[in-house]
Amino acid sequence: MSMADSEFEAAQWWQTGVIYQVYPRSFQDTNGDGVGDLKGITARLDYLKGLGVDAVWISPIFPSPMADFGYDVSDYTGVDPLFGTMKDFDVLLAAAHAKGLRVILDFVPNHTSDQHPWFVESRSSRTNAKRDWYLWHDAARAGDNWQPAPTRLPNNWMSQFGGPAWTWDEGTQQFYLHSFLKEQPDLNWRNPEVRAAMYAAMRFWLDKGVDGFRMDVLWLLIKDIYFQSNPPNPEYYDAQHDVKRVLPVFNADQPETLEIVAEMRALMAAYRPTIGDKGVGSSRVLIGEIYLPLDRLVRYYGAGPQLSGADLPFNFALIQTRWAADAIAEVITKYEGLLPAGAWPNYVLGNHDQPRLATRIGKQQARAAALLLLTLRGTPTMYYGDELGMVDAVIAPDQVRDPAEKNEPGKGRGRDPERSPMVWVSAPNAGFTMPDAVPWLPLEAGWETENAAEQGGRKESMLMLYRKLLALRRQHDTLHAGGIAEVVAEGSVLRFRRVGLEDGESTDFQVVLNLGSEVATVSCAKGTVVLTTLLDGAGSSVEGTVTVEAGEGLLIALE
Ligand code: ISL
Ligand code: CA
Repeated sequence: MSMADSEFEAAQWWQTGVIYQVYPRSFQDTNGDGVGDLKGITARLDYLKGLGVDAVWISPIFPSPMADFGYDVSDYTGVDPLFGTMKDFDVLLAAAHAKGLRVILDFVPNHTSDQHPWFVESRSSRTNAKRDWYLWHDAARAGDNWQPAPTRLPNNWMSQFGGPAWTWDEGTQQFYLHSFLKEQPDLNWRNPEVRAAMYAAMRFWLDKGVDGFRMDVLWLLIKDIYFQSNPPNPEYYDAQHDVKRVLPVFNADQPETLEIVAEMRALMAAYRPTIGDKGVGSSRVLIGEIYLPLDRLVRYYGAGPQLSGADLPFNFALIQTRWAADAIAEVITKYEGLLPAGAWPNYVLGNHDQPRLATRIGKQQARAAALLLLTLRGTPTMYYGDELGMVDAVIAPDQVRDPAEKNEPGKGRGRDPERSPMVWVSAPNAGFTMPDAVPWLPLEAGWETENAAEQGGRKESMLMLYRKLLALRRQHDTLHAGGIAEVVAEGSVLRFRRVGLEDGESTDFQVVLNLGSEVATVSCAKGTVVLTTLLDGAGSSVEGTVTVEAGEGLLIALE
């Protein structure tokens, strides 16, 4: 056994594997109500297995009034009837595990629904035992110009979805804090009872055998104890979202947050793997949704030789960076340089909050993006439909569902376009739901001719590219566990090397990506093309130079 092989044995599934995000409302409907459900996911597990991913992260499935489509939880240990029953979940989990697929749940620790019994109690009186479970605050003191209390906000913190982060409660004459909708009151994570309740809910799902959590807005859990106002953002301009008016100095990324992440990590470390018995290190994965600059982000891995923090603090840099070779080379180099010892990198290319990849960078570049994501060092996270090159759906004004869009109409865009139903077949409703049902969001344009079934039968389709890439990544230790070197931008071309040992032989790969709009020729060491993103030139030898079309990428096995 080679060194790389033995390292591979020790590595966790969430390091060598690939994560696939399912937005459950939009994946597969089985009862004709136009909304995807758990039975639908179970029915599509073979598709995911065939695609070649390792884990499915499912956006929230818990009981919820759906003010923010599940990110407003009213019961952390149940399943919303819209998605099915607890039995349906158990069936899904068992079926996934039987196929060797892991299941990651989306946990929402920062806020509950305003309909959660905890909040109902909390707002019932100032002396209620759960009053302190949320963040209540008196109105600011009246100044010289007397104003009524409900208008005297405690500070200038803004909701991520527009407007102030405070809502006045008539009944108890105080404000409560909500970083998102007023239907999503923020919990008080300084209260030990809150922590205990949330940890109990985590244990409930871990005991059932879920393979990990993606923790929603992990960097927002703790707020300044004095509720100090944020400094104004000098770069704010009117077209921007309200939340950008101030800099998030006092209501985000507070040092105590890292203690909580460490507690979550410790809780999860006690659990054994659900499949296989490679019980080293953390077998249940803790992922953090964290929108922070890279230097702040990497702190969420935690400190010390055992890294006490999140296994994968989501790295959104590829989404936030200009799509250009120099910018991306810089991101990779910077990120790799910032990673603490022992930390495992990860990259995300799309999710339910961001415009679709193929819409952001175009269908042609989306092929290069697939090669980039699946050949970088670290765990890739894919968003459902990106493997088909799905684009943002066009949402007519009367089809808007996203509360973020409704709250701040016209300011930028809502998130409905990237949440449109998965397109499965060239049949009514693309096979997402029954032919006579009405999908909760409209389908993307072009689904009739491009969908999973159609692409599965077409040799050079995007789906075939993803399948091929996922298979190559699985097959080669170097690609899923090796190192990365020589990350270089040369004009519009980004290239890097993956380095490793396979069966005792050094097995290096060269990745060459043309992120520009014109054909380019760059130098390249001697090797054999393993894959081109156009799926046309595998097997040919290269030496000296290679030519890459716009949006094309090459994977070359070096000699
Ligand atoms: O969208 C953002 C960054 O581009 C942020 O404004 C936002 O904080 C982030 O997307 C948080 O998202 C998560 O929490 C929200 C929920 O609406 C999102 O769907 C979820 O991914 C509130 O729970
Ligand atoms: Ca349904």
